[in-house]
Amino acid sequence: MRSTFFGSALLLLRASGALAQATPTPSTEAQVAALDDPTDECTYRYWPPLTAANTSNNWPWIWVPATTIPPGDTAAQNLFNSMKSGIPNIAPQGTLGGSLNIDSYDRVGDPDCWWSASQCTKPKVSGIPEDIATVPEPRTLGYGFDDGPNCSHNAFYTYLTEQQQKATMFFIGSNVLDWPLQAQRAVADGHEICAHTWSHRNMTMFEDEGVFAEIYYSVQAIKLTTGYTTKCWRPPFGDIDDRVRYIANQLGLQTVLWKYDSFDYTAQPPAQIQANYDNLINNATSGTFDTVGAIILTHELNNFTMQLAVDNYPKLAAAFDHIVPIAVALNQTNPYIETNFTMQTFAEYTAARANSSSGPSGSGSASKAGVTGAAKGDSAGVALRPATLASAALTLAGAALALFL
Ligand SMILES: *[C@@H]1O[C@H](CO)[C@@H](O)[C@H](O)[C@H]1NC(C)=O
Ligand SMILES: *[C@@H]1O[C@H](CO)[C@@H](O)[C@H](O)[C@H]1NC(C)=O
Ligand SMILES: *[C@@H]1O[C@H](CO)[C@@H](O)[C@H](O)[C@H]1NC(C)=O
Ligand SMILES: *[C@@H]1O[C@H](CO)[C@@H](O)[C@H](O)[C@H]1NC(C)=O
Ligand SMILES: *[C@@H]1O[C@H](CO)[C@@H](O)[C@H](O)[C@H]1NC(C)=O
Ligand SMILES: *[C@@H]1O[C@H](CO)[C@@H](O)[C@H](O)[C@H]1NC(C)=O
Ligand SMILES: *[C@@H]1O[C@H](CO)[C@@H](O)[C@H](O)[C@H]1NC(C)=O
Ligand SMILES: CC(=O)N[C@H]1CO[C@H](CO)[C@@H](O)[C@@H]1O
Ligand SMILES: [Zn+2]
Repeated sequence: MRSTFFGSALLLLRASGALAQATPTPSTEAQVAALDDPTDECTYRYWPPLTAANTSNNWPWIWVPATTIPPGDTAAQNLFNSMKSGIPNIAPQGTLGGSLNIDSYDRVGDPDCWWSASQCTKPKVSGIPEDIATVPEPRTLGYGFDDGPNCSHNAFYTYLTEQQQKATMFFIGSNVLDWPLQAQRAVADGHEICAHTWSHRNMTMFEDEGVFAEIYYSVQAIKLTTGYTTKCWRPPFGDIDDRVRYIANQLGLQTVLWKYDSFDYTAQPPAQIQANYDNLINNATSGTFDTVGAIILTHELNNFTMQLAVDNYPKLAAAFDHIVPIAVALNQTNPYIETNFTMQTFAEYTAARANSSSGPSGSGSASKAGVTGAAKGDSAGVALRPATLASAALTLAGAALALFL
């Protein structure tokens, strides 16, 4: 179903003969962002820092549940050991590969504040912050997309930029390593990036070390490709309890959930999914959010979910006074540990938009200026010549093997 980093590398290897004619080969964030053919966008690009990271040999396999910390990663081992004793003594709520034990759980007492069972967002264990499931500003939509980066997201991201609209992108670590230049575009466009785990499984099913690894390595994948260490995450399927919350909090991450689910990722008929969007729009129009705003769950998953987002944007923009990334809704001007990327406060963001009826200007501090210099510089080499490309592909295959063993 999904092409993997390794699979893509092999694809590129096989294609390298045919590619010998095609110059220049896009190899930077900006070059890939300029492509408009989805097949072209989804061709794997060699990106040197991934190869450099190979030497550390400290990563889990992509798309495989990260149940343990690789033995060579002493930094991660030490960090995990330092938080181990404080982890709430809650058993996994199911077994990996099986299903969640919701039926046998005490939903009414809800001792673990387990969202999948009770939609609980206020921890029972003290010292952990509440999950964010709504935004405090009235008539405001907290706007975000899960499961990216999708390799062929250019039409969607370009649309958002044309609307001067920023969003919160919840990236899967394995997708980030498959599509590093697409992940970099999110930063270049001024979006906020939060982590969405390594392999996209239900988190409460993992033992403590797996919960740590799934979250930690998705943060590291984002850091390696964009230069930034995120401070927020969203558990896949919303599956979180106080044990998972505690570990995420120890990793410096705020948990972000949602209140309105578009179900755009499900097998629901398209008309039903549109009706889900319409419910939110109608609720907004009829005053449901006059005191507290909403957060919608939507996905950067494929053409269907991205096109649906595009089609519904004008309606959402008409129904809500403001559509903002989560960090903006919360006035979190430093969304990353590194402080040289800033986002606007809610007041700044909304004032700049209100002021920009003269047309898109990329206003705001979280614009192109926020792009990671290191990551961009490293990938800004001249287009690879065909011979180099072939050997780059070979190197990449080697890197994939060593990186993700
Ligand atoms: C996670 O759990 C939900 C139920 O809350 C289920 O619908 C979903 O299929 C599960 N996903 C995985 C990957 O196990
Ligand atoms: C991205 O979207 C395209 C178009 O729908 C789809 O074919 C592809 O599988 C998706 N890729 C990823 C990595 O999600
Ligand atoms: C979805 O696919 C159609 C047909 O290829 C294309 O015209 C459209 O731009 C795509 N939409 C998005 C948001 O990528
Ligand atoms: C954000 O800042 C504005 C003032 O500009 C304030 O009214 C609002 O309460 C703040 N929101 C949060 C969540 O702190
Ligand atoms: C609004 O636009 C004017 C004129 O371009 C500019 O001087 C002012 O700083 C802008 N205000 C905001 C809040 O962006
Ligand atoms: C941001 O800071 C990091 C180090 O903290 C540095 O590596 C990076 O180059 C800086 N990026 C920009 C765009 O200044
Ligand atoms: C990857 O690392 C292994 C050993 O850790 C090394 O043998 C191999 O040459 C490296 N490959 C690249 C492309 O750096
Ligand atoms: C909170 C709220 O008002 N929710 C409403 C949103 O719209 C649906 C469908 O119209 C209603 O059933 C909900 O009550
Ligand atoms: Zn997801």
